[in-house]
Amino acid sequence: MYQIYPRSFNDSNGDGIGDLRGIIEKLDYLQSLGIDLIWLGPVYKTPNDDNGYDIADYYSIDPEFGTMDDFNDLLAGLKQRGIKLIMDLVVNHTSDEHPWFEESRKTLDNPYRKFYFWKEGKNDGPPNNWKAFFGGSAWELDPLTGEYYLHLFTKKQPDLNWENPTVRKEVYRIMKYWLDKGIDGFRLDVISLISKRLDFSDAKSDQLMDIVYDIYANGPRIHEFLQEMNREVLSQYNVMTVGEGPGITSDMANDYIGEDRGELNMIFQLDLMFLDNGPGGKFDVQPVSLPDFKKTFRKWDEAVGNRGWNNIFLDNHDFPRMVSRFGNDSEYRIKSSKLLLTFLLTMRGTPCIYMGSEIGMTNVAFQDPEDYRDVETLQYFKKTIKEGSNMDFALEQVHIQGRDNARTPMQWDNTDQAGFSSGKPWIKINPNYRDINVDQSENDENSILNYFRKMVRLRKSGLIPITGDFTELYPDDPALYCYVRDNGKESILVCLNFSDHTVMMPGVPVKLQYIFGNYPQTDSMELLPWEARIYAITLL
Ligand code: ISL
Ligand code: CA
Repeated sequence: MYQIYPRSFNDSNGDGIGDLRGIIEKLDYLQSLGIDLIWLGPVYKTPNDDNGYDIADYYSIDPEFGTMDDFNDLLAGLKQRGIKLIMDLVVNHTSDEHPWFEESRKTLDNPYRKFYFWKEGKNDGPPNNWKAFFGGSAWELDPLTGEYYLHLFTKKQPDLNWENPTVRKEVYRIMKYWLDKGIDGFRLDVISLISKRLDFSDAKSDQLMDIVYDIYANGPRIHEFLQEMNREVLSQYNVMTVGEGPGITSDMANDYIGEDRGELNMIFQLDLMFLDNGPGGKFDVQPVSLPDFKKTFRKWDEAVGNRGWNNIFLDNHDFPRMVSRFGNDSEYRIKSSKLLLTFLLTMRGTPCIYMGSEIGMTNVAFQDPEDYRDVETLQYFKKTIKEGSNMDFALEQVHIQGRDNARTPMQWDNTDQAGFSSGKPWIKINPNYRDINVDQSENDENSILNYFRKMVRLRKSGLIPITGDFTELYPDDPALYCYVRDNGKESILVCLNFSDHTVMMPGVPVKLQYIFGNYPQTDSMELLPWEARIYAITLL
């Protein structure tokens, strides 16, 4: 599975914004990767407060991205090449510019009032102390009626009221519209948050993540809603779903994805993504040890077992670039990118690769706060200034953790604007595009890109078990990630050196036959920095 963030993939008309025609221009590139499925970020009509995660019309394509004809052409082009497409379904909230909300605001008795959550204030303030994800209160006072509406994200993203059966019917209608066009499923945005705790009682903690776990996520009717959605829509099509959402813990994973549940097929586990959050939240980055990293995958693998199926990813449009976060993006950028790709493609689960990580794109460090675009980052800067806190520290945190790290345009070649656009990109290109780009990678047999293609072929060859067991060795080792994959027919040992130094591979009482790796093949049991090796196992 390959994720495209449409705004940043390829701009076909020089307005600086990636678009559907731009993706169509790159269809052959996508096919050359060997991927089976694309997750396309939201392309619906949007005022773009949160780059399309605020939808004003679910039935039309935003003019910045193109037209419905462009979409149909993209879908046809993908089908021709045997690549499936899933779309982003963002239905926890709409844009405040969606006609439903525009109606809803008007009067207390408007028929659309119950599409959202409206409440009276308390003691001249919001109805409770709930916090929004990107800062501030989760309630906004609307002067038109003097009531507050709920928005777990920005105030331009009011939360839909799933208690209202008409809302649910409308969502199913949207889903059918796109499925009837022939798409292959959905990635469901923050699906863990759709069922609200209706007593609206105050949160006991002021830490956002605590509130998410205690109050926002896994609400009382979540499974009822998902089962209904499955019954009404999903079960009637041959399609796939992957749910996203904070607050789903590994022990409840199978409630969402257990095969017997009739809900979703996969979820993105976010434990790993939040592992480095300190007491101050995501912009209070703490170091993460390899044993902790390994533990999240072990935990999820054990919890899901054979009853469900995991998704394996290391980055997306909300988080830093995988090589900057989990590898070494300077001296060992190439080796560590290859190692991380080896990891993604040998685990038990469906690997999801974020565009650009197949060429080892890295985080970006803009020095001028004005160069940032992400609403979360901008709200963080605003808060930093308002509170008189240290802006240098804030900038440093954003360099590590900001969402724009993954949103700089795809680097196609070493010409101006990296071949992404002939105009001025909506966000600056990462200055390292002269060295890191697709064109360079195509011409280098040993590039990350070509390694990725080989790994994809290897995974599809049958030599790497896809289903079957996952058994981890040496879980406490601070540098080595070793695991066995076994499907009863094929059995492999994967050894990954997650460090800048050399590590001895521990002896194992089996016969090993080298299959693949990111250094030249050798008999030495010494793993070089960021070395990845895959062996076939024969029992002695
Ligand atoms: O990005 C995050 C924190 O920095 C996550 O908490 C993120 O908000 C969460 O995973 C939900 O993400 C999804 O919904 C958001 C949208 O901004 C994200 O881009 C999307 O992936 C609201 O629609
Ligand atoms: Ca464009």
